[in-house]
Amino acid sequence: MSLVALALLATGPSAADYRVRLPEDEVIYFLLPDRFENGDPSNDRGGLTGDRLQTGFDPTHKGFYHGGDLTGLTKRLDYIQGLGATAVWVAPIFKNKPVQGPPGQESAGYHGYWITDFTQVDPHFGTNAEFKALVDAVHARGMKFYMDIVVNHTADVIHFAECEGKNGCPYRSIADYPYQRRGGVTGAPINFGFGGGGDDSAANFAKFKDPNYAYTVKIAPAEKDIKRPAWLNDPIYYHNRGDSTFRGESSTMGDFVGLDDVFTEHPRVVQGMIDVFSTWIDQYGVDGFRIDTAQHVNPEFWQKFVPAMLARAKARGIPHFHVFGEVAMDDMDPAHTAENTRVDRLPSVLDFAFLHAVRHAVAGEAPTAELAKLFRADPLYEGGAAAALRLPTFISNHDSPGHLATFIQRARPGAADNEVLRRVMLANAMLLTLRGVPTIYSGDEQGFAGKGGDQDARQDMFQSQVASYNEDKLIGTSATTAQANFDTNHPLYREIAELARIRTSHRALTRGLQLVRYSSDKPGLFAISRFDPDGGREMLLLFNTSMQPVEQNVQVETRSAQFTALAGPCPTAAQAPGSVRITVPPLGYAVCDAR
Ligand SMILES: [Ca+2]
Ligand SMILES: [Ca+2]
Ligand SMILES: [Ca+2]
Repeated sequence: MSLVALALLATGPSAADYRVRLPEDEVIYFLLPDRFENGDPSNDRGGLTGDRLQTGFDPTHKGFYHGGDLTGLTKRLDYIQGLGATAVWVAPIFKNKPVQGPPGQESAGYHGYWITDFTQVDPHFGTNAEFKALVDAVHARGMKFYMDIVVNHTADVIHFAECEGKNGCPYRSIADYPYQRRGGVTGAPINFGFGGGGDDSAANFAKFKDPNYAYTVKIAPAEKDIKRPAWLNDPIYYHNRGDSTFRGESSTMGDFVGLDDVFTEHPRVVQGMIDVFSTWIDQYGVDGFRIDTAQHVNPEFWQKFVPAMLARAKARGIPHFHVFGEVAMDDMDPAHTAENTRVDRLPSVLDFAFLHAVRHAVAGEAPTAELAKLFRADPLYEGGAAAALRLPTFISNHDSPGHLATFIQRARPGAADNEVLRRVMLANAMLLTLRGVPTIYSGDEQGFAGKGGDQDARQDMFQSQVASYNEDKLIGTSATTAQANFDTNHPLYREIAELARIRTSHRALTRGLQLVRYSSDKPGLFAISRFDPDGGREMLLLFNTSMQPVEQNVQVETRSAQFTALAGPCPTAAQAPGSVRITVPPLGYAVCDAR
């Protein structure tokens, strides 16, 4: 290691060097601005007047805006950096349709995924100038800023005459409703000569003029111009085939619960989206994009869009722009997520397989072999195991029915609070020492749990007025969400901060490839080594997922003679070349630095 590198480790990341760090060097903190901190009560209603169905604001209801904003987030950067995070991923900040949904089932765009204006910050969150101040403040601390972007859909503005007054609108396939007929195979000829989306030439799409093949498009007069850029108001740039079943053709062409699914095969759309998001890179110098609903967009779109973003970032002086897609899934299936790195050519994806493997392992529902199985699949990713180092890993997120603690409580009914806390801590240790980019979901570090729906996993960090949130027993504290939770002494905050410090000061833990040393067909020991890419120095990681202590021999490199415990109980020396005797307490872990 050079003296310069030593100096950097001693002082932490400086404002000057964040651009040279690789994606795998980061620890990411993810938050929803509406739920994080309210720095400006004057913007709580987004400049709108009326009741919550007009303004979207109701801090007592989990499905409406609560008042959090970019100014509030900017004021809390000490708290985020103190946790050891080096990057922040903020849920979409673009202007949303404030309220949508059928009568009686309305909710608000507080989460940011119902965009109408891709060029402007939502007035509930602040202004474009406040966004610039936030990104600049993040950069001034040597941290990175990742935007959350959506290409797949816009807000629900387009409706279909055939589904008026109905709840939902069934998907109508190309086979039943081809582009060249209106309303089915026996309908009137339209779009003469259009070959479909498979041919993305301008000449082919020039023949595509009528959006009413599957349904009859209806847009309320008051909403016909609400989208920006203006081209997004033309219904020809949407699939208009009804609601996705998330299977087959509808996965990429269906509406995500009514959200207008963009015709991403269209060359005008490809260029339009490249223009929109290039502008955010150019104007704000952001360091990466998390891409929402990435698997619901055709691969050819990403094959053009991603290289354009990387080139734009490079030209802006951002050589390691990180792009990671959301490819959500309900099981531990790395083949599913890896496919999007190979076919779609997404540089990285959120590691949902890691979520499921760790969740089941720390809850005692899966053997430690589940973790070995997860990492055995790393060569499936485009770029192999080295690419797996860049997958953002996580143990909780905003779309799950609760934070990790909720899953542990359900898997282990009646478990003492302290046991739940230790299982969560074990998961944090896996998250912060294993391969991938640790991504901490806001509230995990304060012991948030949740009652079981995605809105229940979006608790306020500032003082909440939502009764169902405030009833929740938090892990590791007597506090509730009825008060603000920015407690830097919370045991989970302190644990994460310590592990993050260990991680970012050891290259074996950020850039090191892994070798599984031990797993079995039941809960118990999971042992794995990671290796510093410069010189191969070994870091031995030990996790005990069982309620019994483990004591056994574990193989190490023959050159690994002495060990320093960075966390937990480590052997001090090998008992013979290539073997150490380890003991790990129930639900314990250890990080052992070899020399
Ligand atoms: Ca506010
Ligand atoms: Ca719609
Ligand atoms: Ca789509």
